[in-house]
Amino acid sequence: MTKFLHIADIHLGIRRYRSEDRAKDFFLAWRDCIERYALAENVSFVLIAGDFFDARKVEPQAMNQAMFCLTRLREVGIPVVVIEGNHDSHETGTRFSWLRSLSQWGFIKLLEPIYEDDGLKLKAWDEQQRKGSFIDIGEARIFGSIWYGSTVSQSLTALVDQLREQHDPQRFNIMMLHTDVEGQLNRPIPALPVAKLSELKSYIDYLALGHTHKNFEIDGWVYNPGSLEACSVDEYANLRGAYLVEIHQGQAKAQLVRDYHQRPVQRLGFDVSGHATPEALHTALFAQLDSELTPHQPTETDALAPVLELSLRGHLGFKNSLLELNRIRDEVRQRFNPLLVVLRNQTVPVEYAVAAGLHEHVSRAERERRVIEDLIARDARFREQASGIAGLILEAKRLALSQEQPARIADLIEQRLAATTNAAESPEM
Ligand SMILES: [Mn+2]
Repeated sequence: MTKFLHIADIHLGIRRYRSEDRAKDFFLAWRDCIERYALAENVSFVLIAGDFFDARKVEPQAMNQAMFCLTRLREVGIPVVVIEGNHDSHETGTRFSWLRSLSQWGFIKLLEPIYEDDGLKLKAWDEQQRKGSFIDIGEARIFGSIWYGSTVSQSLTALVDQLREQHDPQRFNIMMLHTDVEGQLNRPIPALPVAKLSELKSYIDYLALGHTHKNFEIDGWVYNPGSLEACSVDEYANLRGAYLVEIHQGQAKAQLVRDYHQRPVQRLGFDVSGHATPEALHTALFAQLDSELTPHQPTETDALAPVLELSLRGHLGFKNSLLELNRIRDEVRQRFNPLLVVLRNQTVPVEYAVAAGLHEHVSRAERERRVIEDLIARDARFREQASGIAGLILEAKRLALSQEQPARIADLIEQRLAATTNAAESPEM
């Protein structure tokens, strides 16, 4: 039986929120994960499916963090098989990259397709040259790829052609790929359509993905562990981890493991609507926080201080400039003692509070009419005629979209405006 660890998107060296502790979390996650699931489990190999480093220009501290585990893995003879991700890929036009150097020095095995005059080739690992596109370890044959970005669909066709020749039906074939998959991504394109992915299925038993920072599996053969840690606030809600995989008689049994150093996150929301003054808002906010949060006590438990994300939503009842974000942040820090406060201001300033209080199922056309009407009504000169002028603007828009001549549209506006103003000036008698 072969056992291996599949991780991706470790992002060593990442800097966020000017927090040293937060940067160190990524190292602690990496170290803890390797200790628990590679060394203690005595796996046959470790797969890193891209973005080992956060940047191709690796900082000294990040390289130290990488080497801390890579040396220990090498000492006990556990190979680390790596592919490039979009963050740590080599620069076009140069032969050199830190991943290639680590591979040359014997700490990792970097797998890459080889480009020849007649296209992409998958070549067997050469231990002398320490280069290659696939390698056999135990009962597994592992193929590596590079970051293709938006050309991933076309590149996959060439890969499939090569896999047809190079896969070994006697072995458990693994392919490492760094890509988003359609329907799973947290970013817009480029993503790989699932149908395209399926072309690999004839030759590949386990597709080891990286890139999308959240966990997913497709049909028992495509596995994406997610990043080891959350790289941004938006990712805190995502499930993520590492795959500890056992190969039993040609079948993979993949278990998502998450019991390693991961910084806890508490996400809270507060609706600012209805509070007429900064003081009233402040009082209500802290009344809610006091009821929802327990201050972190570092001395009583060995639990980690959380990252605290606070989102302010709704319509402000006063000028935007009076919202005291720094004061709120400082007071949250003092009262609850988190590692870090991430304050998200999603409030709508009173200056922009148009179309407020509209029911969410109101049609798009009605919503548009209300926004325009509210914008007009802000100007006291037109407040009384806001409804009529909004109708006129929508009419002009409709004409413009149907290619009506500009002069005709201008005429219409002039006529109607004159009519509206006259009507306003001479009320019905
Ligand atoms: Mn990544």
